[in-house]
Amino acid sequence: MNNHNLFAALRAAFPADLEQVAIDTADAPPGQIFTPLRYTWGDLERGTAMLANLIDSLALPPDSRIAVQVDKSVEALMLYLAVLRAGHVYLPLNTAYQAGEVEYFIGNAEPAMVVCAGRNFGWVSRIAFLAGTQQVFTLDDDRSGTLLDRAAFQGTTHEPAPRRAGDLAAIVYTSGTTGRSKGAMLTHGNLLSNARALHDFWAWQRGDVLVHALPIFHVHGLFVACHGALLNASRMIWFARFDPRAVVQRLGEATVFMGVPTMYVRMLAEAGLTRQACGHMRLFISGSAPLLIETFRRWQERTGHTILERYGMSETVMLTSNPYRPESARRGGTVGTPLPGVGVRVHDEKGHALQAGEIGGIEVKGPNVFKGYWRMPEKTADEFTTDLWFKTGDVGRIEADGFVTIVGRSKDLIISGGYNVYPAEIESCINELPGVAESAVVGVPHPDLGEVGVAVVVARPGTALDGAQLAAALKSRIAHFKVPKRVFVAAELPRNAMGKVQKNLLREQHKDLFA
Ligand code: MCA
Ligand code: AMP
Repeated sequence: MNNHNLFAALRAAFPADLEQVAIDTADAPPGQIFTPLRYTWGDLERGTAMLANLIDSLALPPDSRIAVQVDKSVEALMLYLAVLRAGHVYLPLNTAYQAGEVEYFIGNAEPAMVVCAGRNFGWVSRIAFLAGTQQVFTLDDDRSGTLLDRAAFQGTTHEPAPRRAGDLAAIVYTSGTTGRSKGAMLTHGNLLSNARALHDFWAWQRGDVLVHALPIFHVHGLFVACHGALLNASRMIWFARFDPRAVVQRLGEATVFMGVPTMYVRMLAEAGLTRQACGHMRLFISGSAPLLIETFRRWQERTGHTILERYGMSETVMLTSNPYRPESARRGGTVGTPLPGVGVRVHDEKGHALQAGEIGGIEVKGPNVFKGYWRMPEKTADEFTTDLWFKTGDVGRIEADGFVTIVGRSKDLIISGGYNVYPAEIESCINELPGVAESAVVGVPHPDLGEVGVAVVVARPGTALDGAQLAAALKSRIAHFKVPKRVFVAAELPRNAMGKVQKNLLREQHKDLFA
């Protein structure tokens, strides 16, 4: 039987000379002096083997979830690869998530092993042990922590665990428009088929060097960027944090950059971003949020490069992409055409197919589409059509020549700097605060983050509320990027005749707040 373990495919792509540099670190952990580190392919091979051997030594049940909430480091990437190698299921968690959020993910996924930052060990281990997790390790971004202490004693060779294409490789939590987050189950086959499709479509080539400045707890930075470089045996210039000036300075030795639109906006504010600085670059890719046509054009003028915009989801990895060649065929404001093997169609609310150019719900199919939501068969069934196309919740149109344009979302979702914020989750959190009767959260345009959340809150009779205090209270409960950038207190929420809150009126009212 062929081993469909994704790690085996990535490992097979390593260069023959394992002493070549695989990853260069480009910044220091906060408060520490910057000492650039170079990791060879041999280091990745041995490091992932040692970590996989450690995981094997724990004798976890098959298909164990391994939840990881750690700062970005090369060792954290090795841990991801080691989980694949050992045949278990990787569960990445945003470092911004706070105790209440982590408690939900751990309770829902029941991981056999949890890895957290040393500073969080107290509260994370309490949550994990209460949920029945036996193994809790720490990993910090300065190469310390109990995980590496234990792995240091392990052997440096390891045979990747046999996996079938349909076996789970990762669970990525994505919030829902109602209720709590859902764990999207991605298989080895989902991830590998997508990585291979992107490798060909974006014409990854010998000598490519990727500037990696995205977080590695979401699909964009972990799968699209890392798999791309690894599958091409390409060196990565590794930024633990996105610093626009530092990134621009390193473009001279790179060929590929992937970022969310906010990163492009911030790099445009750097005087060092010139044609010369980008002279060696081959490809700038944007995704996770809509790229404004203004950013697309300004980038073209400043650098001479046309950003390639693509579209994807946690549940599907990448779906569409603008063409690689010719560069002039990349159309700003569109997300390009379906990737090879991916089906994209647009249907109306009754499920009827729409004609080219007509606007409706975007539905997708392909080897990249996830297996379903973890332990939520009903939610999974709701999100698929009867002929098994996945309903993305994005609204758009497909032109006669196959180009897809996203014009909106049927899901109530705010995308802020590439992070998803679900108003329903924030509203229920606000409604639990003392003195709050009800609330509504809407997205409004923001020059840096694209879109940000704004809350309108109604107080209980006889209670006085203060917007800034409410925002401060939210900061102790939820990830800070989810906290509305402004909180207004109002006498009432606008409602239609059916009693439904008219969020469009609130959006209109606050649309120029950050103009
Ligand atoms: C940081 N803050 C934010 C955001 N980022 N607020 C709203 N939206 C954000 N995106 C807040 C912090 O909570 C903090 O608030 C303050 O801003 C400064 O934080 P800092 O860490 O300094 O922010 P930053 O380093 O400037 O981060 C901005 C960023 C980051 C680099 C643009 O947001 C980022 O890396 N975004 C990429 C997200 C991503 O990878 N998405 C891919 C998802 P306070 O001071 O109150 O604490 S995968 C996906 O979407 C699909 C599959 C796809 O198609 O790719
Ligand atoms: P996530 O839940 O983080 O996987 O976010 C997926 C969502 O991000 C998609 O359903 C889209 O709404 C949005 N998205 C990703 N890429 C793009 C893009 N290029 N343009 C517009 N929206 C995008």
